[in-house]
Amino acid sequence: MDSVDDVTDATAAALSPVPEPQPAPPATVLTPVTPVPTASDIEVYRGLFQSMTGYDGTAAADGQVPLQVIKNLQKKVAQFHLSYKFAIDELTTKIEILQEEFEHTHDYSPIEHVRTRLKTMDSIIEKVQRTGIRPDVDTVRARIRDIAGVRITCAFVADAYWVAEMLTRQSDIEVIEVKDYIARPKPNGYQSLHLIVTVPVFLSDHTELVPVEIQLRTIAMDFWASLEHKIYYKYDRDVPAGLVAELTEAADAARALDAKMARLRDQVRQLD
Ligand code: 0O2
Repeated sequence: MDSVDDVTDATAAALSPVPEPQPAPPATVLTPVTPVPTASDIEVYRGLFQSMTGYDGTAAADGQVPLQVIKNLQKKVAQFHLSYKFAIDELTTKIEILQEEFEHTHDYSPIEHVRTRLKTMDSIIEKVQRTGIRPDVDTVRARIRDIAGVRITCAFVADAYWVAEMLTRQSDIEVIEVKDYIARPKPNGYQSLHLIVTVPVFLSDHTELVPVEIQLRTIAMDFWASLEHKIYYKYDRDVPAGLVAELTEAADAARALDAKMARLRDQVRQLD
């Protein structure tokens, strides 16, 4: 609450004559928010730019990139993402079919939520730098296999494996890699079942086998992972030790909750 003095000051100010307009203070010089790219940033951008457009910047006498090349780049980036988007669409349809089938024929669905994401160009470039792969579009396609991502959240651990099995036994899905962070959690406590699969995308004149990363996890694992992800980026990947220890403890609690829920479900089933 305001003190009596504050009220008095405010009243005096309100009653005093309108002050003469003062000259504006000198403009503050703002520092640019966009970081200046490092040499390696420029190499990655240049490599991807050249491999996407076929344009060799060194050929330009004045160092200017023709407008047509820039327009072409926009188109190439959109095309680059398109097959990944189609692969996500195909997988999403498969998952929706399973969900709908379960709704109609069973009284329970193992799938709680589905989320999809396409890696942005910035995030692809960050991964090219982090992994040190060659910055050209063919290498990126071959080596970065999580450009298309689908995350499936299930109520129970057994459901995550069950859904993985239902998807991977479909004849057009090929499993390229399995990382089972549920059976072997990461040191920080992260748990999820990761699959890299390929999905055939039937285009007008050819078929592409597009890699997609599928992450399957329980609600408890998802809750933990989304908080940890936020903290990780908030601290720019350098999370204080105390917080890391607390997160690991929280991961143990999430694991214990999953185990308890599974036991409860078994008990309820025995009553049927
Ligand atoms: P985003 O924004 O979710 O896409 P790498 O992709 O290089 O980190 P790798 O071996 O290719 O590693 O893949 P891995 O280990 O299968 O993990 C890839 C994805 O799993 C990450 O993608 C995260 O989504 C998730 N993940 C892995 N480890 C952790 C973790 O410790 N905490 C959380 N919260 N998520 C994790 P991105 O591209 O890093 O992020």
